Amino acid sequence: MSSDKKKRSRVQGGWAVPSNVRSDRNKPKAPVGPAWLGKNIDQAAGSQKKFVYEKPEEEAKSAPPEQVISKPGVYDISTEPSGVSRLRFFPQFIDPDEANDLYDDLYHNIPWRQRNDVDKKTGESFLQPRLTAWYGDFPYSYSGLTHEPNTEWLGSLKLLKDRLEEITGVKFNSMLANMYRDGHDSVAWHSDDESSLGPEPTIASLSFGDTRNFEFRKKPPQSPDGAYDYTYSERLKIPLTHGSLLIMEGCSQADWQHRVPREYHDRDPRINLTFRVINPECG
Ligand SMILES: O=C(O)CCC(=O)C(=O)O
Repeated sequence: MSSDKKKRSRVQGGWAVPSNVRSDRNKPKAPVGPAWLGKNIDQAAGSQKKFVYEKPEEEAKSAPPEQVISKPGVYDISTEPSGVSRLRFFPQFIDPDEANDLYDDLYHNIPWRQRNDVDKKTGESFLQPRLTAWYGDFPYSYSGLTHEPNTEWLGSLKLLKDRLEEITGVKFNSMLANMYRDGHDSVAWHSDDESSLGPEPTIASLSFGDTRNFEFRKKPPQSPDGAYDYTYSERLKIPLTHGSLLIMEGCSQADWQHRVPREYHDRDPRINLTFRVINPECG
């Protein structure tokens, strides 16, 4: 680069015209931008017709904004002829030190395994994107998978079950444990509505480890061809933190679906325990 060019660039912040080049300032200017700019291209030349906005007869449909629950409380998330869907949320049900000890115990002593789900439509079997374990006197079946009875409750799990029974008044007889090893692990949209859980199951869900979002979407009416379109469904999200307790009651399985989506950021492991009541005669 010549020293003259360098100097002009430094002083003027860009490539200035060299001092020996004649200025074009007085030449007629070429139009800036595309040729149609500023012209009314929708109308025939000479037309005086003005554009008039007409309100569409039907309101444009849009999905309601997603709600976030992060504070402790009792939330009636819907009331339908079928009944009320109720959530109770306790973000710090277990204090952080105790939650750390429980996390270590559960991480090392639950017999975690990666199992297979079966796709209902294709019959194809695929590895679940998480690890699971089942505790209870009875088997539990969902998504083409059966957990065999397992009565070897860890001491810490028995104590947690007692505490949950005390606050809910429900006598839980089983527990499904999920381990999300990192942000790639997930559970897809589903409801815990197997007949063995009865019509309005109370499910108590404890979380340990990294926070993951627990999402709900309202079940839409079934269309005549039997399909469900969730495009405009109500949605809500609960960040399930270390030591939190979420209780799902009433119609929250019949009228809503839930999931833990895959994350696109790094996540540390998370353990979730869902205490349930299995009625073997309903299964
Ligand atoms: O990990 C969670 O918080 C939810 C697990 C779940 O949806 C289930 O076990 O049915």
